[in-house]
Amino acid sequence: MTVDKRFYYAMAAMSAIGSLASCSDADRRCNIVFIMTDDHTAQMMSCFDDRHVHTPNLDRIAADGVRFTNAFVANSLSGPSRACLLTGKHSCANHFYDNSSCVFDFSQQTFPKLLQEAGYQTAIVGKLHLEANPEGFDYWEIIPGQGDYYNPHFITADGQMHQEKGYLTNIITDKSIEWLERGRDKDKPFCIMIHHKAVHRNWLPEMKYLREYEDKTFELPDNFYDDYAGRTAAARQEMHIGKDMDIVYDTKIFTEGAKTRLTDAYKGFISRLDSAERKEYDAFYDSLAVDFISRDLKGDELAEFKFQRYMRDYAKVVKSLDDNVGRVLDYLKEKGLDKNTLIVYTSDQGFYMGEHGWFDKRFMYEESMRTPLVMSLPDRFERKGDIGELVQNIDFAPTFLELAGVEVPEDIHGVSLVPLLKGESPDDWRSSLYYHFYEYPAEHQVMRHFGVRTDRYKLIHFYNDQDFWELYDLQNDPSEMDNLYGKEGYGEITETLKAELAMLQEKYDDPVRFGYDKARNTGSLVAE
Ligand code: SGN
Ligand code: CA
Repeated sequence: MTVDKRFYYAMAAMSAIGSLASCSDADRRCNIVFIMTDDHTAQMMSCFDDRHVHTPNLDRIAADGVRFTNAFVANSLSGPSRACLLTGKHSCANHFYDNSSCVFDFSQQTFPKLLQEAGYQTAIVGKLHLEANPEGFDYWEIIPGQGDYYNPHFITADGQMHQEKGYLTNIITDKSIEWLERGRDKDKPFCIMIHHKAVHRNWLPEMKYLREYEDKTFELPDNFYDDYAGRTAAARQEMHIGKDMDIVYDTKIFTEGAKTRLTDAYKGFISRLDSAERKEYDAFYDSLAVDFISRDLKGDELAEFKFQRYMRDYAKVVKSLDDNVGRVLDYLKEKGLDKNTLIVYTSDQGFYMGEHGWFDKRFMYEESMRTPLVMSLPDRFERKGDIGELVQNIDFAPTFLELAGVEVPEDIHGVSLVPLLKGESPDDWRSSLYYHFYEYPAEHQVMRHFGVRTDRYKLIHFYNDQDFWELYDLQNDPSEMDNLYGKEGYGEITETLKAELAMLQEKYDDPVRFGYDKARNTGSLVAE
């Protein structure tokens, strides 16, 4: 560490101590409550988009603090996104490329380990999805893999699995509050990661909200009937609401003798309910099935029926989530912990709510590359309102380390958001973001691609068994319907973006470059 940096961190710690005299904890460094959901997209969070749902508690975080209007992920998939979060590095450096073939190497540097070494109490509760038990946490209790909404199982630090009664979002919150109240060492600053399964597929609602949103007709996106002209990968995906959504598993139309691809999986999920719950559940969804059969829907009508069912169930799961975020906010306030705590709410990526006709994520297109991000800041930060700079999930690690007074290791790719939280607008803030998605061939069949996004343009290269490019002008075409690559008048911007992309791949040392040798890529997901 340079003398200058040591001086800076000493001063930062002293000023934090000085301004937080009212806090009861002995160590005055800022606490971190990091709440992350799964597949929750900004279109379904009212402080970003108020067309569909009302999320008063999530909105409270933004109203008390800041809302990031340009927050993105580096690889729009659960495990990879979590690996980027923990390491502050792109997938090419943390080596967790995809959900299907990777195991996270916890021997590598992660921000919770560095916080722990610096004297923080660290905890993670809920979804981890890294195919390994967590390291770097004083307390952890995780769900196996994707977990279950109803009467879920948990894995504890002794390696044992047990089942609990209730709805997962409520239980994860109970456990988190319990640790905050009784589990932690109150003389130390803390960082807790509250990681929900909500609102992941297949959107199973809490019993009390079974009938919520049932009288609402959701607005169909303008490009629901996209024909994917000029976009080969978009045409070949398998995440289409009309075509690929399973009528039993996703829309819960479960009739006698139903035999879709995912019927058995669906039966498994609902068999977790006890008999009283099951009765209540069936009473609701069986009535939908009766109605559905009588209507004999086909084609566009069937697609729109599935869309409404999808939106309603997703919205119900968001409702429980919003309640539970409210419980955490209330707890922190009641205990006076809100004064010296950074509260972050985000998702592991965005999601399609019918845009392009889709559900799911993976693509570098806006809805899934974006992620909702709001923060309520410790008292010493005065920034309020919107932050428009380009930020990415690799930025969390350096941000938390800087707040804890820990020097940010040089191999971290992300950039600390602290200057933005202080109200600064650095002139040299990044002007482009790098993205790389690897999971192919796999469920939903989104081809491998990498690309660059600036505040106005996006250039994407689909590679592996394909080799084509896409270019979008986000200002004129925010829905990314018109692929401008190769069109007259776009040569210069294309070259500029290719140069930027090459610079980013060099900077992050991504071995998959322009000259990527297709012959050598035999389907292994690991870039050598
Ligand atoms: C499951 C889902 C997929 C989803 C992946 C990844 N299928 O496999 O629809 O894309 O998770 O999601 S399901 O039939 O099991 O519901 S992620 O958020 O965990 O990356
Ligand atoms: Ca996810």
